[in-house]
Formats: sequence, C-alpha cells, structure tokens
Amino acid sequence: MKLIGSLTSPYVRKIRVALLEKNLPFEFVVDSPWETSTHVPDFNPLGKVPALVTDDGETLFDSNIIAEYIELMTELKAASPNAASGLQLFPNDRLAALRVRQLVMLADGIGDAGVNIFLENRRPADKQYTEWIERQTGKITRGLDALERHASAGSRLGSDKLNLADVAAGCMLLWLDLRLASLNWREGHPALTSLVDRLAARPSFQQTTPPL
Ligand SMILES: N[C@@H](CCC(=O)N[C@@H](CS)C(=O)NCC(=O)O)C(=O)O
Repeated sequence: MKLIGSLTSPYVRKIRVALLEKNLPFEFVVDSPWETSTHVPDFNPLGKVPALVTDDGETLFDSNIIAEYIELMTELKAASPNAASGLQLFPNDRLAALRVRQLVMLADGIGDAGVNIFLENRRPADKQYTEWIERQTGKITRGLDALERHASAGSRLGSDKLNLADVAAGCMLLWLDLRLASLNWREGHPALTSLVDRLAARPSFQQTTPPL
C-alpha cells in the first residue's frame, strides 16, 4: 500500500495513525498538493490528500473512504491466521459505528473550517473576507463544544474503546495547535484536552508529529 500525502494535513495524519495503530505496513509518499510540482492530481482528480494506492493498484481518495477500506481489509485478514491485530476503527454494533462516523465528520468539519480560515488568513489583509472567517470560526466553536460534550461523557468519543473518532479529533485538534494556535481551543474544553494529551503520548501520534 502507498499513501500519498503531506506531513501537516490532519486528514493524512488520521490515516497514518490508523495504519500504524493497525500495524499495517505502508509506504508514505510525501507530496503537498499546494506545490507546483505536485503529482496529487494523478491520484485524486480533486487534487487533495490523502490518496491511497492499494496493493491491487486501485487508487482511493478521501480519508474516510481510505479508513473504510483499511478496516475492511483488516476484517478480511482477521479471518486468516497471522493476521495483524490492532485498533478497530469502528465498533461492531452498527448504530454505535454510525455514531462514531458522525463524530469523525464533526472532527473533519472542524478541520475543513480551520483550513478555510488558514487559507483566508494567507491572503493580503485588504482582500480577506471577515464575515467568511467569522462563519468558519462559528463552526469550529460549536464543533468543539459538541465534541467536548461527547468527550466528557466517557474517556473516549462515541465508544468506550479507542476508535476513528478519537483519532480524527486528535489529529484535527493538534492541527489547530499548529496552524490556528490563537483559537486556544483548550480553553473551556477540559475533557477534549485530556483526550488529546493521552492520544499525543501514543507512539502512532509521536511518529506522525508534523515538522515545525
Ligand atoms: N474530505 C477530504 C479533505 C482532504 C483535504 O481537504 N486535504 C487538504 C490538505 S489538509 C488538501 O489536500 N487540499 C488541497 C486542495 O484543496 O486543493 C478528506 O478527508 O480526505
């Protein structure tokens, strides 16, 4: 398997962490879609990372499709001897799994709004659209409060076992530290802070820390 992505993208990190937690070997090809020399559009017509090239040569994109694929592959392998064991991304119960997927989308939505602000902030000051930034900030604020309610209901998000929602939230929130530190997301979110601190101590997160 070959994963194409940048070192800073929270969506790419979500998949790198999931693969490491599952003990699945993969080749990581560093490619930033913002560079003029990028090959990302060859793998994803939308020009976004992550993209995955499977051992069968199929190309998949969008982090959540890739997550579904690697979960499916490990389920199939689990039926065979010597299967790699590791993190189960979604609970077995289908309704519980739906709730985990909902929380993944919430974490991703916070990331999408954060990326929109980050890009807007890079435009010349007189060309920045303040109302747009405020709209995106509202999504992040409400999203963080919703995640906090879930995190404070248990030690994990949406399930009592580590799952893809924890990983997605951890990657998004650590990305906010990197790109939008002034949002100070930890303030008023003690359960999320505790969750992210525990996640950040895991080898899978330590091995995927973005360069400064
Ligand atoms: N929904 C997508 C989002 C991916 C995404 O937005 N990736 C950003 C990097 S953080 C990107 O590649 N942006 C390039 C672009 O929008 O042209 C996923 O989960 O894979």
